Amino acid sequence: MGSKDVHEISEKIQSMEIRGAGKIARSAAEALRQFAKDSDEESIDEFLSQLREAGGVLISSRPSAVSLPNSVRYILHRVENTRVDDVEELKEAAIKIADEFIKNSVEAVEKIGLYGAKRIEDGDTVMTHCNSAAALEVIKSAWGEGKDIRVIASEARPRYQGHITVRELAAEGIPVTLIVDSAVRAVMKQVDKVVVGADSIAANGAVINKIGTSQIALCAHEARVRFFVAAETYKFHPETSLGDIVEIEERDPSEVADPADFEGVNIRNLAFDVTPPEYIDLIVTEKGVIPAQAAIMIIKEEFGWAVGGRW
Ligand code: RUB
Repeated sequence: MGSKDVHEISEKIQSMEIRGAGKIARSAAEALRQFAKDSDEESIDEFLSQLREAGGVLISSRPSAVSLPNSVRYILHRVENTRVDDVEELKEAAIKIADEFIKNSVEAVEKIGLYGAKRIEDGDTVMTHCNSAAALEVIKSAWGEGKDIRVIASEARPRYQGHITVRELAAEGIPVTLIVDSAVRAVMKQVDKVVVGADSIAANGAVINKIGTSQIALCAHEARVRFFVAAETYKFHPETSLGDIVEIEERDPSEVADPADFEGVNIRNLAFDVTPPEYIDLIVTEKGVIPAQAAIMIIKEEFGWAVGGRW
């Protein structure tokens, strides 16, 4: 049944078997697609109510990547506004809409790669953090254009997504060096550009990304190294324009260390941090390259309908 898939995908997002803001968004769309496909609801109202409920389950999986609620609301909004007489037609429409989101998302990452690569020069050393498909697309695209680049990637403790990154780049033949997170400042003088991804981008241009990103931005700022963010427009957070704050996920302490070995010690596992817009040179989206301060424009253009009437 479709709802089983929804719960399964939700659990995989929670456990991070499915991770990375773009992949999370596409998986949520896949779950809703499957839900519509398997649905045996016989009335439009019942189908819509079940679809909304499935969307709610998915949204509650992880809090910091706005790509997740944005993908669910992309689908729900369009399905709710599709005029049909028959529930089966509505299910078909839901499947098409989910497919459309997934296709757009894949194409967005490709475009970001092309636009972002223009800012990477032959001979550059590029630093990245965590494992962002959008950021890596910029790097791979620059390499694909024949630019002789090298990459420095940090580990991204405690889940070591940096390991995925270095393996992915090495598999493409791109020269890549792995460093511990705390070595970022020590090597920053050898870096020409930093490229990272985003889980959410607030209306003021602040970027929420893997814990450690803001320290890298601070070091880059100090060393006058340019700092780029690669992010699809569904990573922009509409409610921040209404004053909402992005919730920073705090995961289980056991990912950091076994609490049994540290009696009397409080272990915290903050998964994301906030990089202020003044440390960001530009954000590369599929709609073009913008300064962080223009985030509100993207939110108005892309999500005006989502917060419609509330501005
Ligand atoms: C992943 C992370 C990535 C962004 C962007 O965190 O912070 O930089 O999600 O990734 P986690 P992408 O591993 O905790 O999900 O560009 O692939 O969407």
